[in-house]
Amino acid sequence: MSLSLGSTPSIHDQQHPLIQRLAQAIEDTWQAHLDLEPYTLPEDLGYVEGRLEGERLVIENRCYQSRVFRKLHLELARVGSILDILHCVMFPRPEYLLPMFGTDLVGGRGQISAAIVDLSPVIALPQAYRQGMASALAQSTFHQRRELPAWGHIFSEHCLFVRPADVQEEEQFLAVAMAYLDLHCRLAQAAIPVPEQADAILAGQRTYCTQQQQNDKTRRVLEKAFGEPWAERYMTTVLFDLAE
Ligand code: 18B
Repeated sequence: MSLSLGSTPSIHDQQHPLIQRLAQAIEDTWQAHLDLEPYTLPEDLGYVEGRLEGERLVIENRCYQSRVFRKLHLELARVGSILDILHCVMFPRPEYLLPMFGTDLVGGRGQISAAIVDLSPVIALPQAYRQGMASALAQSTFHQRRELPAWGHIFSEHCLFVRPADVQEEEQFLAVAMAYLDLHCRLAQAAIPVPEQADAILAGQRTYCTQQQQNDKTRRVLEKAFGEPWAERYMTTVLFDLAE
């Protein structure tokens, strides 16, 4: 295992075009809708390098917070030229009854094998979300829907999980992901805080995080490159940390 911290040129430019476009669109949407402030990750885990089966693993994090969101996390990772990953989660502050926006794109050798996006309920999904998500989804068709793993019961009924068959399906996935993100930013900015429900909201966010921590596919990539303790710490403090 080797680990180096510091600043280097972004891996963004080398990634699969769909990852580049979704990453750019997420940052642009955040900038346009939210009052972004920096968010400091633990012990400078902003940029991490390791080795996986002879290939270089690079992880690049961009992290913000805002009035409504405790943490806005966008992560790009690349293993040599064989694995490309985009990971994004938006953690609302516990005074807001808002779902968790999450997306993951995983690809290798020019093909995206997993594309997932959801606004996952922490208690129940408000009607405005259900309507907005249903109408965004209704405009797309995919040849290969993928089945969610057992821990995936946290996702909503409008969760989109596919292996895009071609460039047209990649475009459709991008359109749905952007529609979900845009809907979320607009509804979140207008949300009224409900501090009396903060405990229940926090419990819902905890369930979301503990289930996501069960994703063996993510864990295995991190364990192989950095070892088990590092992977555990990264999954519980950077990817899916629980607010106090
Ligand atoms: N994830 N993903 O983020 N994961 O982080 N991801 C994979 O084709 C990483 C999220 C999700 O079928 C795969 O099978 C690494 C969020 C689901 O058992 C790999 C990082 C969501 C699956 C990785 C990362 C999410 C999945 C296998 C840190 C949803 C399917 C690819 C940078 C909102 C799980 C494939 C299954 C798959 C890896 C979902 C390699 C290392 C936010 C459901």
